[in-house]
Amino acid sequence: MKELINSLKKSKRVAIIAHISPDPDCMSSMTTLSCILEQLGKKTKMFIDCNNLTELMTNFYNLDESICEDIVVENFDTIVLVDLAQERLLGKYYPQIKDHNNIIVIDHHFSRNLNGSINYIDSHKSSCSEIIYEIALKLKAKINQKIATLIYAGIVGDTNCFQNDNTNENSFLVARECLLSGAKKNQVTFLIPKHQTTPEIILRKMGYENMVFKNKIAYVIFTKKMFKQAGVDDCPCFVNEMLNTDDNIFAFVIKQKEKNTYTVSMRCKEGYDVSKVANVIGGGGHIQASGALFVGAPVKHAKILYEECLKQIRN
Ligand SMILES: [Mn+2]
Repeated sequence: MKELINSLKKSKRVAIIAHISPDPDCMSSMTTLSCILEQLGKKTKMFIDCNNLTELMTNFYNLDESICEDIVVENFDTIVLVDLAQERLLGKYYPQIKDHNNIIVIDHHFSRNLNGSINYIDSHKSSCSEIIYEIALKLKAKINQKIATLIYAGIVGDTNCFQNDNTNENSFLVARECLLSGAKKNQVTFLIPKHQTTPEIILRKMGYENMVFKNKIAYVIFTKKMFKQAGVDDCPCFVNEMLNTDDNIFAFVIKQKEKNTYTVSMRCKEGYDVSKVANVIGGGGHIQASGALFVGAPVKHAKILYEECLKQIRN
């Protein structure tokens, strides 16, 4: 840590890079570190190799297209890689920076093939944002509301709202400090869980209205017209949700893909085998998650599948 802090103190122009397919933790780590270093009068520039900026990147993290620009390494005396464990996760930046003589890696991933001249790796931290918080304290940066919100978002993201196994006392401790420093937690809970869009809610409403519940079996048929009315193409998690009740044992969702083509996604609880059910109409998969594709007659196929589920329940 000491070496890392000294190196950051000496730096003047710093490039900070986060990984491809950026998640809240890497973006929080990158943006927070940038704020901290700017507070200390240093120049920073942030980079992520990406094609399109998501809503999260522009609205919450205030990032713009300049993050995907190529790196002119001569412009920076220090390059910091955050939340990065693998060379390939740097995307196009790996070949651009790999020969730079002052690369700092700050990360919380245990297994890795990416190393710099200074590596600060703490795999006991649930998120890289927690490490950045520690660095902020060491650099005597002011934890203002902006920084507190960013760090909090990173922790909420990587712990999946304090639910994943990596959540530990330090996650709560730093989250608490962030809240005490004014983190806007409502802004974060709105952004971090995979929130649904309005069209998805409309489709689910139609799904519930048309759902058949009988003998611990739930199923629904989505037509192309329903997808069009709702304004959405798919509802990938709906079948899991249908099974997420105390009593349902089998659930399946039939979706019209083309005029005469349908797919079906099927799930069942432990102790049953839905792949055998899917097999009856030529499909297959795993014991608890299977699928099939069929042509025409969705109601008839639903009935066949329903009867097959019922057979297993009765046995
Ligand atoms: Mn992370």
